[in-house]
Amino acid sequence: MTKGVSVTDQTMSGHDAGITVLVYGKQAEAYAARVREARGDLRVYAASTPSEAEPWIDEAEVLFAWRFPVELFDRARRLRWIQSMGAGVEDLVEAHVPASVRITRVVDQFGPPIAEYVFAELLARVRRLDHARALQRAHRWAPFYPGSLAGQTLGVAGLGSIGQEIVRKARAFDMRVWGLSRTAGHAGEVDRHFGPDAWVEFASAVDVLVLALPLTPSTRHVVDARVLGAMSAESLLVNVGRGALVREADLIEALSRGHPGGAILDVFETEPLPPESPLWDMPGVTITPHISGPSRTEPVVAWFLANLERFLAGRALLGEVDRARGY
Ligand code: OXD
Repeated sequence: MTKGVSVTDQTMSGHDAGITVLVYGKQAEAYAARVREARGDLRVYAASTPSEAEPWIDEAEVLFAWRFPVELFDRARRLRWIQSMGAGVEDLVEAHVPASVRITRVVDQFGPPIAEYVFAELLARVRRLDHARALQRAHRWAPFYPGSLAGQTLGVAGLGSIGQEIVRKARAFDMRVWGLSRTAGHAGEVDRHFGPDAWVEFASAVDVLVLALPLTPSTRHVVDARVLGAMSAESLLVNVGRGALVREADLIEALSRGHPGGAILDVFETEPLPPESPLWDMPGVTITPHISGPSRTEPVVAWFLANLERFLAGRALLGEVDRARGY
């Protein structure tokens, strides 16, 4: 058997429910072990690389995966359902997956950690924590006036479960909260709402612009030179959505002109961010390696198992992706 690939004992003894699940991702074995513990009746394979996945893809009916090698979909003849281990599904929506295959994503789990990331970074900036630590290291007692988030305008682009949690936490810091989204569904939760045709007006008036949007054909590169150029020299761009929401070349240019004044970036057009990217060394830019909202084994497996029950019972699935909408 290929390294990293295993089958339940029950399956090997011929006692299975006929459903074959392929678990794919860096932590596939840990996820698969939890699925097997809960559902000994399934045939569960785990793979962490394309070559480990290859022997099982013909057989898989259900795929529980993160960043699956899309070129293998051509061979996935029995596939009926893909459960993504994360929130973003742009790779699956863009891949050649037959329309009969259902795609689901995890929702409602990433808002709290991503909102914590946003406010950890914002508070560190306004309270000048780097400066305070530098003074301590130098044994210098030099009081200074920190800034405050209170009274600043936070603009949240994307008012899904992640954006809504950022809005909720912003209120605790007495910020004014504006939002931009495709539909007016959550307009009531923000002090002022903008539609997707009002990016420039929105970006020009906020102190902090947070991107919490899914990547779809209509959001790819939506933050371009025009939008960035409208941002003030004091403003900050925070991207916790997807790198390609922003035209990165335009961002580099805009930052070097000082509009916006800085950026907190957790996601990039190319990940890992290449060592030669100018972004690493630009003043006012904070780079983190896509860590704001990690998928955690227990809650993600619980989501999958709840959806599996629904799938087997022919019921509606949680987090079902509308392919035309893109998420
Ligand atoms: C996700 C992510 O989409 O981790 O879940 O970026």
